[in-house]
Amino acid sequence: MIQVVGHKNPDSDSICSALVAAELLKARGLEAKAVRQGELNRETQHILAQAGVDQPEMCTGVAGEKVWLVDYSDLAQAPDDIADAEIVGIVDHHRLGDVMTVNPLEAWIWPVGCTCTIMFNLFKMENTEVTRELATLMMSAILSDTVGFASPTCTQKDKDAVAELAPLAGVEDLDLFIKELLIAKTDIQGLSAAQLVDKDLKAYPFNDRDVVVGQIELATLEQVDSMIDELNADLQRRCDEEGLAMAALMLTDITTSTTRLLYKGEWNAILDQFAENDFLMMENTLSRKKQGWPWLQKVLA
Ligand SMILES: [Mn+2]
Repeated sequence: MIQVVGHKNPDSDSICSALVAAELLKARGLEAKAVRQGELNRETQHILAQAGVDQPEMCTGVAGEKVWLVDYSDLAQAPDDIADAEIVGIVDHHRLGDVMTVNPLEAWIWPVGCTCTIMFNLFKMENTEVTRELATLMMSAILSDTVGFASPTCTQKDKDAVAELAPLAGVEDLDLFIKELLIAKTDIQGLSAAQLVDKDLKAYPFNDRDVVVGQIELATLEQVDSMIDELNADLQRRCDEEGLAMAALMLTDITTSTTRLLYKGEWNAILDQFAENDFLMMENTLSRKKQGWPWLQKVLA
């Protein structure tokens, strides 16, 4: 049995690509199942409901198993017992991480906007049927990761994939489909400050120190106006409790590609230089991977 597992703190791509990759492996005649490393966010719940697909079961460990990693290739994001598993496949669209394997593996790592874009091309290469369910999962993940094609991470291959997937998914009104997806993506009602910071938090090793950068995608920055103090307090708590050099949070208005950065830690003074009246605004910043984190690395170097 091959376990297909997306990264910790799963986003829609890491859930959808795991489900889809497991089906590709089954179509090859292999035994496979998708597993998840955490609870689904609201957007992913919306996608699975639209597709009519059950969520993957929770990963309870991979020791002694064969695994495929989808949407990451670094050990920090893998199940804790990954060292005792055999990684036999990777499908990803991030920078190459630090995984090592004993035997040759199958690796598909493309610089595109979404793991599901790669998955769709694998289905095509192998002449494997794309059902309505699978098409819905893949196109939703692509539209999520590329924020409806608006992200600088979006490539022509992502757009081409959605153009082919929409009819397979039975989607006639793509704009409406994107609108409903983005409403689910930016739904933060009732979430606590800690839940918001955790929602999409990524750890980065930087100059031998530990740093975390979270991101909340919003329809308007006003959605978090009343929570700024609590969010800052939560970032400070993480620095104190976890010995982080920095805890930062990107508050991103996905309709204007404007990000307000909250930050706590040892490098406050450096970042304060870029702030005005306690607001550090990052114009034209939608993507943490391509814009937010590279900018932070540059100014903190
Ligand atoms: Mn992804």
